[in-house]
Amino acid sequence: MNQARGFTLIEMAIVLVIMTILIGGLAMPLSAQIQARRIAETSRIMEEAREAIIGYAMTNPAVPVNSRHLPCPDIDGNGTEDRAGNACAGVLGAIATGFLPWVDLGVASQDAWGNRLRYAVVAELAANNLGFSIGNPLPAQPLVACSNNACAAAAPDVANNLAFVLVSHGPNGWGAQNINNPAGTLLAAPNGPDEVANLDADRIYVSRAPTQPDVAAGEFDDRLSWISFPQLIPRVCPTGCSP
Ligand SMILES: [Ca+2]
Ligand SMILES: [Ca+2]
Ligand SMILES: [Ca+2]
Repeated sequence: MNQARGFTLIEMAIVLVIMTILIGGLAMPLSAQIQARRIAETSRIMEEAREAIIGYAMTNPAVPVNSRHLPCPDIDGNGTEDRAGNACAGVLGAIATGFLPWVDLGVASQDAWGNRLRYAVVAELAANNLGFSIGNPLPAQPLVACSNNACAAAAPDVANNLAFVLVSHGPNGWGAQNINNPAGTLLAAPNGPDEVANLDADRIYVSRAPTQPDVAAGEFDDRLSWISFPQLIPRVCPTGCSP
């Protein structure tokens, strides 16, 4: 007598349920996959922008012999750097802030969420009558990166002595400018003080892990890139910035 038998419907159903749970647990939701791809794409865009800024400095001498200068920010939103004479336009204090001059640098005009990259630079390093060379002391008032907005510029806990900082406003885009809103206007304002710190014109920028709106420090999803002055010099002047 043949004892073999097939699966019952109940057994089949149990197997299907188990498989569904296993597959569901393994597969990342589509929205999360898209977000991860955009984050990776933005990291690539920011890395290319960072390298393009260094390349600009290598080919743009400043007035002092054997010195170079960094690009100024784009202020009016057309992608070209804006100057007032030798200095960057609209500088208040030690830092020039605006947007990445993507036209001058020949790089992407926006991050993976369609927003401009913000760009801050130590003003004296971008002034084409000052600039920097291999013998330069550290800038007296550099940009700094902190893990929260309350840190002191003199004691940053993430990175110090930064020559420039690039900011992507991340998935929420709060505080960003894009092709649809004219220069001077922003998408919705940030609701957390750490994202606000990446909008103002002072020396302190915040770089930390993302958080949701329900945490005390507020929503944060900005992404930053930078180079320190000590890292910049050997990249721009590997042989001493000779003509
Ligand atoms: Ca411009
Ligand atoms: Ca953001
Ligand atoms: Ca700030």
